[in-house]
Amino acid sequence: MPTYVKVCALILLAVLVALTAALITVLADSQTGSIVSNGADYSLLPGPSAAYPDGDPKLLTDGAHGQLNTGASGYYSGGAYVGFNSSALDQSGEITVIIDLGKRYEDLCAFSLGYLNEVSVGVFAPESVSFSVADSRNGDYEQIGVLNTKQDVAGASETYVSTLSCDPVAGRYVKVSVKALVSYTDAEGVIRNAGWTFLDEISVYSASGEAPGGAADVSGTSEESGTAEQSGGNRSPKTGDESVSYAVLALAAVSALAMGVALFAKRRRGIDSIE
Ligand SMILES: [Ca+2]
Repeated sequence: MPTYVKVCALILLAVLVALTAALITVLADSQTGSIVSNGADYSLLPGPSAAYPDGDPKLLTDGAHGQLNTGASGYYSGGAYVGFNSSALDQSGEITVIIDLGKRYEDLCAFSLGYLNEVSVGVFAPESVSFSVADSRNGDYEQIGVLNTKQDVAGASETYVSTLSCDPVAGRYVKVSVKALVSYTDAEGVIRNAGWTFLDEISVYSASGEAPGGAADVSGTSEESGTAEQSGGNRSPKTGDESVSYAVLALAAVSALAMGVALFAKRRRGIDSIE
């Protein structure tokens, strides 16, 4: 194979690798953007149980998720969760978190809640979570959507992250309304009280925002997701179609370039043989 063909092939390979890397980045960004809530201050109503209090820095925006302890004590005892006892909640079972992002963002595009389902020790995943945004703490909150966070009350211990994606929405304050599972019906049909709700992280994503504290560690968690449309909100879900179109165009351009090089090589070979 002539040297110039090898060089062209190497260049093409490099272009393909770069394009693939760019495509992966674009697709990842199109789904969630950057976390802008790390280190953000928030209020909790009601406050957590004295036995499983919030930390310093605050646990729900420290970027860390609960991990399974290597001992026999499971997830709940690792100190990564803020715990709420159902006896401290009113009948609605609602826990309200209001996060101050520190400034108004124009393109909030996803919201997530991390929570635990460790039924063996009386910790139950919440029933649902609703995300709303506003420009001022006591302003009119626009509801973005609601996610069903129910998990199997007889299931194995697992920690979860549920994410709601939406078209960009503006705001500085994010209200997260968690509806705890106050009671449930067991396999024998007996209604039982659900003891605890454990939360470990809330993340707010901006399509273009810089992440002030780096990306969250979500290793070891189960990912669940939804869109504002699926969950009854009034915003249409993000599909990433635009990114895919760019990727198709880029791949088409590379293919055309490759065909051009191949044709050029073929012609040169023809010329070489005539010579
Ligand atoms: Ca955390």
